[in-house]
Amino acid sequence: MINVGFIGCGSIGRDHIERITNQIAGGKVTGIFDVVDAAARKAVDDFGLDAQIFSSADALIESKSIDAVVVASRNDAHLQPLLKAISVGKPVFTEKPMTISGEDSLKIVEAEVALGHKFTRVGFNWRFDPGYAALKKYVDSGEIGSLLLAGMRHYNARAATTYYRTDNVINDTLIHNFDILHYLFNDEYRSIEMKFARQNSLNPNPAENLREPQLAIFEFAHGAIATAEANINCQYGYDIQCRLVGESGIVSLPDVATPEIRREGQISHAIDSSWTARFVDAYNNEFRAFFDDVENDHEPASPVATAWDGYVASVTADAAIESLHGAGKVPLTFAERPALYA
Ligand code: ISE
Repeated sequence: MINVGFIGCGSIGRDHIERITNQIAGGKVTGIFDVVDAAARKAVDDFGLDAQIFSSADALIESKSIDAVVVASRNDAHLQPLLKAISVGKPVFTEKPMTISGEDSLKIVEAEVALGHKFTRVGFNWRFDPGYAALKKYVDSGEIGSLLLAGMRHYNARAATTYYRTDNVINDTLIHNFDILHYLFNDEYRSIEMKFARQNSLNPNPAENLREPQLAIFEFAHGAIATAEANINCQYGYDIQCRLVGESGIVSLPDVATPEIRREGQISHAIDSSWTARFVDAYNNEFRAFFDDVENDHEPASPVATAWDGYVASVTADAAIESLHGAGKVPLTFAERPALYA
C-alpha cells in the first residue's frame, strides 16, 4: 500500500482523494496540505481519512511517512512542490498543466536529467481513456497509413470556475489537446495559430474576460495539420471528439456508450456535462498506473506523460497564448530532447 501525500484539496484534488479512498486499490491518502487549512481539514472529515495535516508542502514531501506525492494545487503552484519532490527522490504525480510556462517546465526536466531519473507524471489523463488508447493503437498499427490531418472538438457546457478567462482556454482546457495530438501523431509541432470565433451570446462572461470559442491550428514537422475547437459555453454538454485522417482511411474517437432512448418521436443518447464523469476510467487508470509504478519501483513509461511531455505542452501553450494576443502564427521550437526521455 502506497502512502500518498496530497497537495491541494480543491475540486480536482477532492475528486482524486475520493477515487484513491473509494474507487481504486493500491494507495492510501495519509498526508494532506492545502494553503487553506480549512480545506485540508474538510477533506479529512468528508472522506474519513486517517491522514496527517501538514503545515507546508515541503514538510509533507520530506516526511518519511509519505511514499508518493500528488500535486493538485492551482496551476501556478506546481513548480516548487515538483522540484522539491525530485530533490528528495520521491515519485510525484501533478495535475495538468505541469507548470504555466515552458521556461518553468524546462526546470523540471533539467532537475530530472541532473539526477538521471524520471520522477514526474503529468495528469494528461486522456492517454488512459479506453477510446483514445484504442485510437493510439490503431494509428500505431499503420492500418490507415501516416496521419495527414486531424480535427478535434473540446466543448464544455460552461466554464469551470468564475475566474476562468480567455487565457484559461489554453492552460486549463486545450492543454489536453496539445498533449494528446503530440502523442497520437508522434511528431513535433512546427507552429500554432489561434483564432477567435464570433462570441456566443449565451457566454455569461463575454468581451475581454472570456473570448471564445477559439480555434487552434497546428502544423507538424512532417507537414500534417490539425485543428482543435474550444467552445466553452456550448450549453449542451461535455463533448470530446477527435477524427484522424490517414493516407488510406479515417479513425474517430468513439462516444462513450449510453443507452439509446426512443421516446416521443425521437431517438437520443444522453450527454453528461461533467468531464470527471466522461473520463472516470481514464482518471482511475492513470492512478492505478502511478501506484503500480511506485509499488514496483518503475520510472514512468508510455502511455504516462513524463516531464518532457509536460514541457512540450507548456511550450505549445506559451505560443498559443502569444497567438491569442495578436502574434498570428507562432513557430514552435523546443530544447533538445534529453536521452532520459528517448
Ligand atoms: C478542466 O480542468 C479539464 O481538465 C477539462 O477536461 C476541460 O474540459 C475543462 O475546460 C477544464 O477546466
